[in-house]
Amino acid sequence: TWKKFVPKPFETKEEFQKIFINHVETTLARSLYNCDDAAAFEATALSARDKLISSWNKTQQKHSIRDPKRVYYLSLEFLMGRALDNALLNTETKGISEEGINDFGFRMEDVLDQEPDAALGNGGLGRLAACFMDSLTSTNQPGWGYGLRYQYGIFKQKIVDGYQVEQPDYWLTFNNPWEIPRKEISVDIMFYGYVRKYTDEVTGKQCKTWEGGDLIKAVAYDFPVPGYGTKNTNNLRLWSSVPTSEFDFQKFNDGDYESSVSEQQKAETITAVLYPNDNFYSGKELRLKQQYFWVTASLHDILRRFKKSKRPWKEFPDQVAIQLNDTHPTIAIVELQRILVDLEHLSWDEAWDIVTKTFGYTNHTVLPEALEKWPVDLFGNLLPRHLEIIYDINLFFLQKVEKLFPNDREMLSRVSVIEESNPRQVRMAYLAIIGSHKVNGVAELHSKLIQTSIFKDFVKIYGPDKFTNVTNGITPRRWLNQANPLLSKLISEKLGGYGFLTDLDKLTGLKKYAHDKEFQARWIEIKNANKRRLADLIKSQTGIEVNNEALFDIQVKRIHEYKRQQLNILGVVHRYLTLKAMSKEERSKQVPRVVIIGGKSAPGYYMAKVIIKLVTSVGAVVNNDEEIGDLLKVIFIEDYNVSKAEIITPASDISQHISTAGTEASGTSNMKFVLNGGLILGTVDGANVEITREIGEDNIFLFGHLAEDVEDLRHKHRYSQFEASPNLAKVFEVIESGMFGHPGIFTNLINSIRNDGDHYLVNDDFQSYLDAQDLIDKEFVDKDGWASKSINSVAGMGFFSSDRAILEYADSIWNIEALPVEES
Ligand code: 26M
Repeated sequence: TWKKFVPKPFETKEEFQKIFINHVETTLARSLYNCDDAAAFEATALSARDKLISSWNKTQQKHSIRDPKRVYYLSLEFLMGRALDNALLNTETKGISEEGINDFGFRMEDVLDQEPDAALGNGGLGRLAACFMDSLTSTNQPGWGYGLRYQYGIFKQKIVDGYQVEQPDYWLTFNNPWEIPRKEISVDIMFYGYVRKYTDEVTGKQCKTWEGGDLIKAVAYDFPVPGYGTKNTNNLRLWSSVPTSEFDFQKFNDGDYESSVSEQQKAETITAVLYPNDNFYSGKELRLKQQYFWVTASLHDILRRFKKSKRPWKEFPDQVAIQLNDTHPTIAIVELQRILVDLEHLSWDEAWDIVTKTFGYTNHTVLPEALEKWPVDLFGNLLPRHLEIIYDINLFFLQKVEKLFPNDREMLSRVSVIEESNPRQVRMAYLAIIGSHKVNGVAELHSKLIQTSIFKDFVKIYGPDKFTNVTNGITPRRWLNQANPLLSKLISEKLGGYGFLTDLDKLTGLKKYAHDKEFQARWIEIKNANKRRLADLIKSQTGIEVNNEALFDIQVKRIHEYKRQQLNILGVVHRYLTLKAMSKEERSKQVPRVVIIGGKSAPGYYMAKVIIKLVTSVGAVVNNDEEIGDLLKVIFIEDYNVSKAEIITPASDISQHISTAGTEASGTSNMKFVLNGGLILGTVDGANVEITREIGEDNIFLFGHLAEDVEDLRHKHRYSQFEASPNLAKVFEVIESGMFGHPGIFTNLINSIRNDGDHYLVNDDFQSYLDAQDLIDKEFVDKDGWASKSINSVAGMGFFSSDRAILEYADSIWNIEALPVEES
């Protein structure tokens, strides 16, 4: 009966067509005869939007009246991808709207293809935030997302001459039907300025105030977030920077009108562009401006909403939970303390109690190069009062540590928020821990690692209860139903409906079909259809035809040395050499492979760019070797993004998640691939560990050293001669012989392994990797056996729904409850 509560933008095909035509003729001021795919997209999106907004309104109204505790998810990245297909599927209106536009001569596929990705994120962290928004709504949680409305999303990647070239992603060229500008909701935000001391006339207390800085205005844009099978629609509020309305009258009067205007225009640069680094910190002032701008606008909004309730301040943490997606929003801790002390005149301790009860901090990485640290001078110049408050937070914290660990000066310097380096730096992760009531990692292994390595002193100080784990998840709506409609339909037939999309544990019901021959055949046919869909994409992008019978072996994710795409491609070279050395007879018995690699390198990440060049160079040789033919193809997919992931993910036989053990916090594409019936080749790292536990170790190909061995191996490398694994030595030899172009291009990459300590243990894991690949070749021949592994794996994936993750956060960190909006 829940079905009758599902909001529908339109109930029938005819109703849809009426709304659609109305939008074409009035909103777009066109006629149906002058309506191309782009206009059809816009009109379809606007039709879906109309009713979404009415359920959005109802949800917000209900929240206003009932005033439940809400969670605010602060993320500098929301990698949403496209919205139309998701909106139609979530409101179960894809069928009728498709029929509706077919009548007008459009194909749904082409119409959906018109939408640019909302690519306001780099990779895992940003896509996690997007999945969490979907799950917050689908589980009826009162929760909002807050972020920035970048005008340029993650750059578009072109491959030119085998190298990555970046192009700007201006995604707002055409009207964006999903955003609702709220020009009336704006916040003035200050930068620079100075701190003034004064005595409060009433209380006689010494107070401080921050003033005299530059003002910039934040304007809100709202993005409705539909849920699946619910009338709830949540809100994602993204801020955009605009000049403040006050003119710089001094300059204006001096006749310097133009420079006054150009000063104002600089305001707009704050939200112009997403920083394209993934797992790498760079201390640019503009980045800190973005952080403060976003955090302050969001807090202002949250406080305004709280103040409407007229509750006393001490009830703030009963009404508000704020989750920090990594350290990027950490200044929110300082800003809230500043507001409560400087502006609301609470005592320091009262304020600090409220602050620490409000915030939770999620860590997403242990890589030292990714940890945020701001030079004290840069920080104090931009945010002078905040730096003072940080000093005070640190002072009181260190006094507490001193009491717990008397005379341990080493401890004090290790945990101080201020790193006494040259220049001195603010350690944002430590500030985030001190200002939060819970700190979580994103997979069991990762959460254990942060507690025993980078944050171990803090576990001693606060005790273990402050630290916890919430394993990541993915939304089955986008990553199963939308990306793989065929598989979703087959599963629904066996499980009696689509209930698994909101209760993913139901997938266990597939176990009993794992050895059912007829079911296996349909399962395999769907995988083949999805492989053909990817083959079409490859053909259209690269001109290369790949063999559908081949094993599709896929690694798509940001390019990073720790993710070890270099291990993958060096393994491919080994495979090529092995095939070349075979007799024709022997070769004919080999399993053909299509190796597919995709991902963006940060624009300034030299080694990652060399890795891309090696992949494309190996492809150029292997793909044109007639002797090898279909036995091996090496494809680099240009401009990997969310929309392409939706086509790529369902098409893997094997996908690779092969980070050096202990370096990948969780990984989430591993979950997407397995949920779509692909098997995994992986290291014992991140969520691979839990995936193994859930699906069974017979269904995953694990290799390589364990996290606990890594430190010792790195230590050994420093003091002993490099000994190449024999197969790797041969691979280096042919690269250096010029087989894949001028060897000088690859010298630094090879040296990083051979002469520079092999930090990512490529050599140590090489043979183990090749052995795992051999095993895969052997097992792939047994089609039924492979299918039953695949079915059993999918059956075990219930745990990795982002609904489960959100419910864990709601229960154990946010203390919030679902509030469904029923039919009124
Ligand atoms: C920092 C400073 C300046 C500019 C950019 C950054 C920055 C941006 C993104 C740093 C890290 C960023 O993302 C880290 C990330 O994506 N981590 C991934 O998070 C996923 C979700 O939890 C995990 O699954 C991945 O394992 C983890 O690498």
